[in-house]
Amino acid sequence: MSKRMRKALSVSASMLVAAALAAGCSGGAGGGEKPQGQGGEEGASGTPVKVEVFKSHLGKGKLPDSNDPHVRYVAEKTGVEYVLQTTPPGADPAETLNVMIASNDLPDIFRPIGGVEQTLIQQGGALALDELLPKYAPNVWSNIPKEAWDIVRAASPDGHIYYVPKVYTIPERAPMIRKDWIDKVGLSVPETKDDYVKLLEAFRDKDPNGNGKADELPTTGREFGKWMDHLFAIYGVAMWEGNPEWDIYDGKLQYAGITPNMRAAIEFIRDLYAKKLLDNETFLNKGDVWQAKINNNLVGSWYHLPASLKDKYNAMKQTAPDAYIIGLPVPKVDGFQGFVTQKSMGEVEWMIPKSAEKNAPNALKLLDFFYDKANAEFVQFGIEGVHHEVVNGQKKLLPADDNKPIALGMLNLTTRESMEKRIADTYEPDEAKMVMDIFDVSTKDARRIAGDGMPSLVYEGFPDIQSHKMFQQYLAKIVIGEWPIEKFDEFVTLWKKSGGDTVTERAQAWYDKVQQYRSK
Ligand SMILES: [Ca+2]
Repeated sequence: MSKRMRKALSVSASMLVAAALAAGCSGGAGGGEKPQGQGGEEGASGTPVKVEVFKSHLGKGKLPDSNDPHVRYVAEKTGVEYVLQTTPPGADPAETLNVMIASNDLPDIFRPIGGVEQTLIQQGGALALDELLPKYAPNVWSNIPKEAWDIVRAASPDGHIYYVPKVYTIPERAPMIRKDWIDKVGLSVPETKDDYVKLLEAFRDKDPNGNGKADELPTTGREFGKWMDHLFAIYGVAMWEGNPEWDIYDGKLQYAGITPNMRAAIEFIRDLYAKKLLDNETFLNKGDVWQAKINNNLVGSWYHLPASLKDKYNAMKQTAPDAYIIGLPVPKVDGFQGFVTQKSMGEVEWMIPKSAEKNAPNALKLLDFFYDKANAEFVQFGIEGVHHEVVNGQKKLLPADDNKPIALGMLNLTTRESMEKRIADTYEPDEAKMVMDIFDVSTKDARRIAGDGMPSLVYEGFPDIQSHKMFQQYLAKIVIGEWPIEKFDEFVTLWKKSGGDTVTERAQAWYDKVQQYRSK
């Protein structure tokens, strides 16, 4: 076992022991180290240097090989040939990475998932990028705002930059509502919570989908209470895909799940459920079922990503040619400041392991290609005939296919400008306007939460709090009426006792650190 590995295990004995035993210690003395030479192939004249890239959740398609035209194009431009790797079929991405870390067999650059970045940083296995980024990835360095780099620095114990963050300067998620349904029931866009409830009642009772059946689901959500953030938003609850987030309540950084705002939101949602204004299958809905309901013109109001409306909208129009979607402004209610939760920066995107230090300049050169605005067209459309076709002089993206090679994408920096371009490139002009109008509404209501970029490290030792399991249980049982609302107070006490107080202290210490960077 290598020194690094021994240190890692002693730092966090509970972590990854099984994985280490399974994969890490088979090589005898020094078995944990990467063999010399790997990652250090200095490109002999004209031959591109190989860089292994690991990315999970690639979607449909097969991994490209060395002769792939996309790989070749990038290699010609950068001198770097990317070797794309992903999670084996059926395997859990976070577990795959944990095994790689434990066996010290990481690629040259990878996208962490499930908090593994903190494991690596704590173990000393992450490469500090502060000096390397300006030198080898000037576009990455200058296109990502200083504020985002500060959040990354505050997430490490020694203030170094150990990863390239995702940056999203417009709110990516939004409350949405069917405008054609509003028109059909003869009402207007709701301004207050009471208006909204009245509208949902009309959706329930007035057959806005016109099939003569009372089959409308005025609003809906998914299992574990996910994707119904619009209902929590009314009460100023910081919420991200059904997980309570961290924001300033009562002058301090706190878990939104235990606030009076959350109590009020749950009481409201419980009422919607009792009146069948909230889909009574909400806590059973898997993603595909939820999507089918929206596609089949059964849902009036929901919460999701405006940028990925295309398939849903096309499906709706099959039976509802007048279908039209608008952004729902967060309805106002006395005593609360509603908002759409925005997380913009600090989430981890790319990381280079220390074991791949020798190849880091090449990995960064590769990354920089994707952040260089001069390559935006290629990054968006890839290769003609594979990733796009040209129709009437316009590039159109082709659908993904299991037999087609995947084009590596490494850029994750979205601004209003780049979103506008992406929407214009992928939607018909009238649809593009619809989508950008939704962004306009949600942008007005969106607020970056104080906990944006907080590292998962604050949860260390308290996996049940990190997974929000306890919250989800209380939420579901109270909303469906199995438990009274008073049980929420029991949840607050239980959450604090079972580690919540410790996590809150750590979160507040992190927040103080971020403030210090900001004032510099
Ligand atoms: Ca109907």
